[in-house]
Amino acid sequence: MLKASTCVATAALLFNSAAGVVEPPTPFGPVPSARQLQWHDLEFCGFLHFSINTFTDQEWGFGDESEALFNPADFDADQIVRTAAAAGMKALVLTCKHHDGFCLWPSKFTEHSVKRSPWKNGQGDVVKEIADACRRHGVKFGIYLSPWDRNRADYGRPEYITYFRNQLRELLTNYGPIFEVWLDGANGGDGFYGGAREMRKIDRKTYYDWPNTWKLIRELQPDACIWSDGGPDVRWAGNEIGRANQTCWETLNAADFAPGEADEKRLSSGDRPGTDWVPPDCDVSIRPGWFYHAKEDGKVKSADNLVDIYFNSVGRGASLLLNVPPDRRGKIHENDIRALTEFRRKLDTLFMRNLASDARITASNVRGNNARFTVGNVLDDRRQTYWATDDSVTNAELVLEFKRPATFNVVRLREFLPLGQRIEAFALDAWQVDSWVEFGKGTSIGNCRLMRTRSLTTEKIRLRILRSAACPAVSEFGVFAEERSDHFGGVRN
Ligand code: FUL
Ligand code: CA
Repeated sequence: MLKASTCVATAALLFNSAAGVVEPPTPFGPVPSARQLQWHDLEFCGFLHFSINTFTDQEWGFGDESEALFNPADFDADQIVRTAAAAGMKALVLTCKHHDGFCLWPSKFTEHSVKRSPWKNGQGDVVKEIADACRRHGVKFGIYLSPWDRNRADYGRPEYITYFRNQLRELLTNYGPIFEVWLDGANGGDGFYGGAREMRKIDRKTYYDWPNTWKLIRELQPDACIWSDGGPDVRWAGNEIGRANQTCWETLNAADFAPGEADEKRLSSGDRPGTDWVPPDCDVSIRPGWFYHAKEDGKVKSADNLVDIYFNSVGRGASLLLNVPPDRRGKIHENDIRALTEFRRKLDTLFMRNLASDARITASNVRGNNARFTVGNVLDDRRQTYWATDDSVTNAELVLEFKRPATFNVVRLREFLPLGQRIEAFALDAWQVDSWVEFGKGTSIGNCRLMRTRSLTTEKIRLRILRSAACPAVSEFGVFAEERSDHFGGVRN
């Protein structure tokens, strides 16, 4: 005999199907974990390269630099984090230890750190100050801990792995929630190595025993995303110019990669359909170098250049990790602030008004004709709601009709990520006089796809989904106008 609770459940099921409850689509391929979904929401984050190199004017310290050199004149974590937050960065990753091995926190496991520097009489802790300032300004905090250490005598031997994990443990237990652990793949070879001053080669695949280090990170900070060339959570986009490929999948055959083992072209596009969800992160510096050099004060990227980088990274389904290196005072330089402020103003102006928000919207198909999957879901500014079609429909159209002709040059699309990356080809048309004229064509969408065109004025826009591995699930559709579109030969408006 059925238990009472089962009877109720069965009755409810029958009732639901009678009332036409429509099931959501089945996920396609690998899907993001909860921590990856949180990471996708950030989109724009900052990188802080600050260390002994700031004071020696180098990019890669050899490992023999005196701790006495680290002495910022006016270190101001609030100024740094406030600048990042004002620029729209949702998180910051700090180089707690770069390849030279100098530690920005008073590690118990080495003397090569701030505790031997004159800064704050050896009582300072840059990691703590930045982590605390991040909390004050509502910015998430992440750590960069270089696996390559040119200072350590034991680098290359098994003891060093214990040292590296001890340091990770310190950073992952003493500084609050960590959103990302950045594991650089660079392993250059020569170094100080406790005075040996020699070349050391390691086997990148086996030396670090990454699976056990990742396990430690999961234990200590389960919400942290692990970044390395090939994941496991976030991958490198394969270059340092802030650019993902136009076709850029959030997925990868991760088993083919290891930190330091990068097939740059593949990382920039991902693998389709891919065995794992490992989205790309585009790291790039606002200056030519990663560390601050006074001689580069005149070479800060312009706001327009930064906007282009944003389109080439965030606009292709990746995230943007923009490096802003604190100077020798321990502050973000005025020239960088100027560029960031103008960059933010341009993006805010662009995304302030979604011209589609009060348009009439129709679709060629709505899943089960059910309100839960209605096409209006793409205009509610919420990633959690989406428009989906019936399982059998992988070609679909969506049409927006504006109340009055709209002038635009940017379209933003987002897929509903918990169901995987589904769409493989799409096109966009604008109604011109008496017919549809295609103004954009693309492949991958994923977290966000920005299509930039010359300035167009139209009453109607159409999205055509040309190919989808499973019925499409689109969470957002936006239409925007850039303040100036002279990149495309248009006019200033
Ligand atoms: C590279 C490093 O070698 C650079 O110095 C910098 O830290 C960059 C973000 O990653 O692999
Ligand atoms: Ca939505």
